[in-house]
Amino acid sequence: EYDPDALFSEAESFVRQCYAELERDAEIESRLAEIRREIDERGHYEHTREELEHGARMAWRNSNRCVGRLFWQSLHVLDRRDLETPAEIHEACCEHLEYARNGGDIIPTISVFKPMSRGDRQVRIWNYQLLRYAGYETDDGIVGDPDEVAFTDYCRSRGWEGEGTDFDVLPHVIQVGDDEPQLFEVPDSVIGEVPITHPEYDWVADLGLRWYDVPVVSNMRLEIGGIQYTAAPFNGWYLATEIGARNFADEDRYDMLPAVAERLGLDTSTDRSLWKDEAVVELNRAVLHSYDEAGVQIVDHHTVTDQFAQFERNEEAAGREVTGDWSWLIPPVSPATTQVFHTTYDHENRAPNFFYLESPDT
Ligand code: HEM
Ligand code: NRG
Repeated sequence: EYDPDALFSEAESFVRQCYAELERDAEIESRLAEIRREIDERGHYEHTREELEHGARMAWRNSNRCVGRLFWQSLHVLDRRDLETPAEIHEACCEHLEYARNGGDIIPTISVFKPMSRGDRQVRIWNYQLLRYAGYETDDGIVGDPDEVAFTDYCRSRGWEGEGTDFDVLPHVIQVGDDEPQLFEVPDSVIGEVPITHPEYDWVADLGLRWYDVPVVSNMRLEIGGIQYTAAPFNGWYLATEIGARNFADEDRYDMLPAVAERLGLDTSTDRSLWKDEAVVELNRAVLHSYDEAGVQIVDHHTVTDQFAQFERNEEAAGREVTGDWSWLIPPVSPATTQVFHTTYDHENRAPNFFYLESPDT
């Protein structure tokens, strides 16, 4: 339900914190008066570019599950609030991919589309990420990414046909208001991928694994000062364990540990040989090696957790408390070798922030 006073109160606490951090305290009262008027006249208010930029950075800084937050101040904000149609939005998503990729020297970037407001039509990107692989249920089991089977089925029901490989990039599915979502094939020119090889084991190349270069999460809502940005895809770079220890390793994803262990000649007949542990480490070495060879930025779990400790020190120096979600911050490989494992975090939710949107009913 629309409550103008609640909206103003969210706006007020955001504006006070934002302008204080930007050392523009003198402007606070006049800006608040302006926002009050705008809400009274039009039912909502518009962020200035500076508010949008700093608000998005604050939202990253407040993302309890993100271990990559040291670089929150470097977030590049693409203001796309002027775009109206699904085709324009898809175009902007492609530009986002190219800009953020930056030849492999990835730039943390967020594209912000029209917010949801009274009388305004809501923008939704139905994809989980701007680049992701399709999953197909076949008679011989699942081909591709099992996590995307439902979404892939929806795309197929709308006439999309993939090639049927393990690594078909899904189309963008974009909706404005209550119109039927529109599908857009992602052009090859904005797709970047890394073939997976190993620094010592040549046979890893024969597994035929690959992964895309930039993770752009597109299914979360960005909330700043009570304004809901329902389409605001953001990216950083990968942490190698996301690919090597989860996407390739989980039994309900690409499930590669048995194949890797077999090629390593490990005893897979008993858990006590620790074949899964050895295989997961070699997969992670392969991912790090491959991204390095391809010149695509990626971080390992020891470096990223050291960076997170630096983030904690920076925040303390700035007089802010770090909140965090421990179970998401620890890496899935050798967690106890990193400092975050031995630290406890307050998981209170601060604003601005990112939130889940409900998934498409596909
Ligand atoms: C989650 C790393 C940049 C916001 C995560 C996760 C990792 C991570 C490992 C857990 C993901 C999972 O387990 O699925 C990084 C690294 C970055 C980075 C290495 C490099 C710069 C960013 C940026 C933003 C962001 C630019 C937003 C502006 C988030 C949010 C989550 C998250 C909201 C939680 C996602 C969820 O709940 O599903 N990040 N991140 N991160 N990150 Fe970051
Ligand atoms: N685990 C997911 C990606 C989630 C977000 N991770 C990041 N975000 N690194 C996967 O595709 O494996 N980021 O903005 O950099």
